[in-house]
Amino acid sequence: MGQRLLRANENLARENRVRFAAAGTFVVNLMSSPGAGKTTLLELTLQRLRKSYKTGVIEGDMYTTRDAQRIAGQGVEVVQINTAGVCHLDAAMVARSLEELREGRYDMLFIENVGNLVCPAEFDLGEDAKVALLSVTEGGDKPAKYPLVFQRARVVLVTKVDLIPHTDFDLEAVSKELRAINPEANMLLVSAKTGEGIEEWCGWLEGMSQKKRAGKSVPG
Ligand SMILES: Nc1nc2c(ncn2[C@@H]2O[C@H](COP(=O)(O)OP(=O)(O)O)[C@@H](O)[C@H]2O)c(=O)[nH]1
Ligand SMILES: [Mg+2]
Repeated sequence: MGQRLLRANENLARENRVRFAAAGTFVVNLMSSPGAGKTTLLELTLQRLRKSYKTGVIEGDMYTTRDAQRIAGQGVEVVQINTAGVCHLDAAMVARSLEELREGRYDMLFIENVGNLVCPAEFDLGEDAKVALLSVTEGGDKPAKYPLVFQRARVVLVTKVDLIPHTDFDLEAVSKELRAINPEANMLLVSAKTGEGIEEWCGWLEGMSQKKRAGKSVPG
């Protein structure tokens, strides 16, 4: 990755971060392989939180507006970014989307990154927390193969845990590997099908959002 490109991105990310701090918006950057369950988790999260918190969503995908349509179906404000072949979002794309969001101030802003375990991890968007999803169906070897995204994550969500009995996913072994890669990360087991872990996940978001609103720093 070009160092100049990354430096320019860092400057723009810093500007986004200043803007989010001024608005008291807690910003989450969701990253995973395609299909790990980001949009489904977002739908459930918004169902629980949108009545008590002002929520907005930036949807990143290479093509189509399908995820944005799913989110808009919930009555939540959403902007779609199509990267047209680029495998990640960058801080400039997020800055442009902020202009399109009608509501100036959110308690929580969710950014669904392009489904990819490699490039998104390299680009700071100005978020407070990167959240990595690992679904039990994609194989427990992914954190060791693609460590950066898991190293940079504040929270690792092991998703689709309802499917564990149908897979060879070894939760204990994967947890051990994740802890070795990122001892600081908060690991949660979630299922959008059974609701397992959703309360804990939403509780974490609420706590972080309240801290941010109180002007406390929540470094990502
Ligand atoms: N069994 C099960 N399926 C899930 C769960 N979460 C998502 N899925 C399914 O996984 C597929 C991909 O989900 P999606 O949210 O679109 O993934 P994304 O590409 O990361 O946004 C969809 O068919 C979902 O219904 C879960 O917790 N359990
Ligand atoms: Mg999606």
